[in-house]
Amino acid sequence: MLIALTRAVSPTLADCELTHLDRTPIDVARAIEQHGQYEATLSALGCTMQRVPAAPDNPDAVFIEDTAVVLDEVAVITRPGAESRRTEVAAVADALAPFRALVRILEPGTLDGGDVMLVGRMLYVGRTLRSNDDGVAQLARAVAPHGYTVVPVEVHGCLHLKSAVTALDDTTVLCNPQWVSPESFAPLRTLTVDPNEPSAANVVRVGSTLLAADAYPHTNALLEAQGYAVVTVPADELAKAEGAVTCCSLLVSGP
Ligand code: CIR
Repeated sequence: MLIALTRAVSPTLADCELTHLDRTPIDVARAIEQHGQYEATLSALGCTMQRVPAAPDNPDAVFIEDTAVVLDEVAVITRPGAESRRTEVAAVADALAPFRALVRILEPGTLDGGDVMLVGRMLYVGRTLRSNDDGVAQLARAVAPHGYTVVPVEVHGCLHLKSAVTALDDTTVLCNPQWVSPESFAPLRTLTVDPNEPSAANVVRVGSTLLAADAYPHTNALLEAQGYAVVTVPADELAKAEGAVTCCSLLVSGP
């Protein structure tokens, strides 16, 4: 069983944090519609959907991925790098408590879940404006007893590590080499995004299917040519808030 935690798009989404994007008008109704399609797609792929109570005063609450790192053995509740997002974590911790033992990242550590990529027993962690050395060290201490190795990775030009790279399976990653060095992931096999689709590296792995944004047809075709099953969703309105497809869920594997 795979549970997908999601959280409603807040009416305040237009007040979201932005780092590498200029602020452009966001049609919240359209973002809600796209988020609904995203949830319906996860459900169609076999996920059991569970919504964390809405947080209308947190503009970025829909990007639930940043609030926790969920492993089979433990869930690490983050301390998001953006101060405006720190009040998002309490309700997510409550939702995860029935499923996992919880460990928390504490001040002065900061960590965003979008910076953490799991491949096998390796956790690659982006060193970004959102995740600091203390946060990465706390994560490493929390997961070491469970046999995970944390590998810090330099990221340049994008918000999170997973803006630049995501895992397609346990041996392959998809990355934008402008934002992260493919060598960081050796000996994993590396596929690269179409050069005209810099944000296309962010895909959600659901079983053997990849959920990707429909804005990146060339990269998605490349994935299909490599034998991956790809389903696409519209996500361009959420992308105006600097969010991508992984950001909108936390996947929790069950018994
Ligand atoms: C933020 O800047 O925190 C939000 N506007 C976007 C977060 C996207 N999350 C992610 O990539 N994991």
